[in-house]
Amino acid sequence: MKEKKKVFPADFAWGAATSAYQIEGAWNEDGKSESNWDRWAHTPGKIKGGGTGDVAVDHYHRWKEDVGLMKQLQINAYRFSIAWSRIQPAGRGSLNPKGVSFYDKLIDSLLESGIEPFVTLCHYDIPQILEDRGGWVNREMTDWFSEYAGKIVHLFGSRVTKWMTINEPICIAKGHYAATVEPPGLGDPQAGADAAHHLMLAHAKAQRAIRACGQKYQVALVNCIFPSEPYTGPVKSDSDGFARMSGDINSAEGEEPVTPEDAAAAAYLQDGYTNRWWMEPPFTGRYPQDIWAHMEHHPDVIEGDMDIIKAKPDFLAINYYTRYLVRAVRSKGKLSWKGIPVKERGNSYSSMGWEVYPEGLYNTLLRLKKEYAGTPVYITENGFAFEDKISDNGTIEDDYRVDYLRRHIDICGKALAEGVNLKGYFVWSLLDNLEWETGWGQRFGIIYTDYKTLNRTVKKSGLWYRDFIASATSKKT
Ligand code: IFM
Repeated sequence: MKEKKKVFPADFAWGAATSAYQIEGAWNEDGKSESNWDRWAHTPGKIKGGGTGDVAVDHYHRWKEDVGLMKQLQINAYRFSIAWSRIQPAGRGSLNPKGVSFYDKLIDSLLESGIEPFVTLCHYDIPQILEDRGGWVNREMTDWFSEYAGKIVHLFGSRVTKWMTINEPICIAKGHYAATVEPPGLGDPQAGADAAHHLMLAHAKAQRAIRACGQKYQVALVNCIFPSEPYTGPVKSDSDGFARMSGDINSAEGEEPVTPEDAAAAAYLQDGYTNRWWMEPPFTGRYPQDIWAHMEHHPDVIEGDMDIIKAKPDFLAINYYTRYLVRAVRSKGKLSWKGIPVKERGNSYSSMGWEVYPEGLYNTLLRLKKEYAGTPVYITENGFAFEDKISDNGTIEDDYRVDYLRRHIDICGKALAEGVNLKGYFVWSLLDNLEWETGWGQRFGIIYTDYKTLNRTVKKSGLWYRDFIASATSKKT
C-alpha cells in the first residue's frame, strides 16, 4: 500500500452545521424563556404555512440519536448554536441549570464521539426580553452580549475552543430591523443601520471577553459572502473575485438605461454593502468609506468604537451559497443596485431560487487569501435546498445535492492547492429543519426529517459525504 497524495490535510474539519431555533424545539421547556423567534412564529402570518420552532425537529430530546447519526456520517466537527433564551432566560444574570446541562451533555457526547464542537453564540435568536428593550438597535445589547459570551466560555471553555460570536449579522440588521420579514420586523432603515454597527461592536466586545478567558480560544464572526457580478455584458471575474465587465447594459422597462460604469459601480456597491461592510472593519478599524458615503442612514458611531472593532478574528467563518447577479439602477437620481435572478444561464437553482455557482466560492476563497493573507478560513455553511421526496423504499435520491456538494468540495480542494489557508468545511445542514420565515418547505439536510414522525433518514447526499470523508481521510490507497 502506498501513501495517497492528499488534497485535504489530516486535521481538516469535516462538519455539518445547524442552529438552535431551527432544530431544538422544546421552546418553553425546562426553564427556557420566550425568544424573539418564538414570539414571531406565534404571531399569525409571520412564518409561511404557520410553521414554528415549538417542536422544530425535536433535537432537544433527540440529541443522542443526532450525535449517533453524525458519528455514522463520520464527520469530525459539528457547528451548532446555543439558544441564549435557554441558557440565560433573562438575557442577563443567572444561568438556567437545565439549559446548561443540555449543552453540557451534547458537548461531552460529541467529544466522546470524536467530533469537535464549533459553537455559535447567537444564530439570530435572542431572548424576547432583550428584544423588548430594543434588541440589537439598543447599544446596551453590545454589553449584554459580551457578558453572555464570557459566561458561556467559562462554562464550556475547557472543552470547546472554536467560538463564533454572531451568525450573519447582515441578515439580522437587514431582515430583522431594516425590513419586516424577521423579528421584530421593524421595517426601519435607521434601526437597521444602528443594529449593523451594534452587531459589529458586540462581536468585537464578545471576542475580547472570550480572549480574556484564555489564549487558546479561536474566535470569529460568521459572514455570508455573496460575490457580485454584473447581470449583463461579457462577465470576466478577476482572481480577486470582483467582476469586471464591458458591453451594453439592457434596461428593463420603465428604468433608465445604465452605463457599463454604472453596472460596475453597482457591483462594487453591492459587494460593499453585502460583503465588505462586515468583513473589513475588524482588520481596518473603519467601515468601507465608499459605502459610508453612499449610505442614507448612518449608525451612531461613538468615539472609541472603531478601536474596539479593530480586532482581527482568529479565523474567517464564511457561509457560501451562491453569487449575486447585480444590475445598476437609479433611484431618486442616485446610483444603486438590485439583485437579478436569472435562470437562462444554464445553471441549476435550489428551491430557494439560488443559483448553483461553485466558481463563486473559488473566487471568494482566492479573494480572502489576497485580502486577509494567512488568516485561516472555515466554510461554516454551504448547502442546497430542495423539496426532497422520500421514495417508497425509504431512500432519498438527492443527486442534485450530491452534485452541489461534490462541486463545492472540489473547489475547496482546488483552493487549498492554490495556497488558501482553508481549515474546514461544514455542510448546511445536518438535517432538514425550519428555514426561518420560509417555513418547512426548504429542505437543506443531508439527513431527511419526516416532519410528522420526526424520524430521520440519511439521504444519498449524506451517504456520499460519509464516503467522501472516509476517502479524504484514509491514509492508504
Ligand atoms: O438556514 C440558514 C441559516 O440559518 C443561516 N444561513 C443560511 C441558511 C440557509 O438559508
